[in-house]
Amino acid sequence: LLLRGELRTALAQGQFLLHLQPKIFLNGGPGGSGGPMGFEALTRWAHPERGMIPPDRFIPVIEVSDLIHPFTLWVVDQAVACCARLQAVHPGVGMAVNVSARNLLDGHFPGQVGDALRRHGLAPALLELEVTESAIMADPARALETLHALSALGVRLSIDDFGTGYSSFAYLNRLPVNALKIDQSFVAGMAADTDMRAIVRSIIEMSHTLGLMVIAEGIETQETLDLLRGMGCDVGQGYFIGYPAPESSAEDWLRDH
Ligand code: G
Ligand code: G
Ligand code: NA
Repeated sequence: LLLRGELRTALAQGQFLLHLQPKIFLNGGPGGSGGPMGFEALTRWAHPERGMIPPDRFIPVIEVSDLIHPFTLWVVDQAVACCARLQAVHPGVGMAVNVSARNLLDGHFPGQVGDALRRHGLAPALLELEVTESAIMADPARALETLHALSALGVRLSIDDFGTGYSSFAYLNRLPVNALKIDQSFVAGMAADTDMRAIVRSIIEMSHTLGLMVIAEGIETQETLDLLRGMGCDVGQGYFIGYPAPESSAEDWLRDH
């Protein structure tokens, strides 16, 4: 049982840490195909007694409390600082952070993201914020306002877990987003299931028609990577490319790519 008080202490005492999972360009990109695009920051809780706790155990608890505000600001601050450091290893490398539904209802959030970018001297376009369709649908009018304010900063926005929600392409077209992340369940099923493959192909085609970049997550095999590359998918992420790992490993990965 996770107590809210314990999470508050964890934040105050610095018990959270970020692991970074790499993303590569599958088609084109500044350094050509295969080059690093950036990382997704995934939070872990290094609990003093219980060891490393994965995010699906504590994020849902944080999300229903007011802690979500200072928590996400901490993640953004750490991720932006880290991305600024990584520029020395690979100029232009980006960083993505997961944002929760309640962050999109907070009018202060865009200004605070802007402060973090200025504090660490990071170009806004190198920060990507991942939001789910359901986070937007919780209160579409207010979420849209926040997304527009974030977009005006120059931050990149992507729709996470795309395909699992209810949003139509017609609706997506009205959002100020730059990219779609195709949900892992579609990507995992691609190699064996021709229907799944057809779904992924049409998501990629429709996204490109709307001028959106497509990121495939959950790539676990060379075969899946090759299929996605052949379909024109822009960016790939998954265990086949790299596991989430600490910043020092991310630096090593960048030097090797
Ligand atoms: O790292 P892992 O694949 O176990 O992450 C599980 C889930 O937790 C993913 O859906 C991921 O988006 C989410 N998650 C990880 N870190 C964060 C975070 O800092 N903030 C939010 N809101 N979600 C996160
Ligand atoms: O979209 P979301 O933020 O939920 O996705 C991140 C989650 O997916 C994290 O828990 C991460 O560890 C996990 N993940 C990343 N790559 C892969 C993969 O190739 N296969 C599987 N099964 N999970 C992955
Ligand atoms: Na994500």
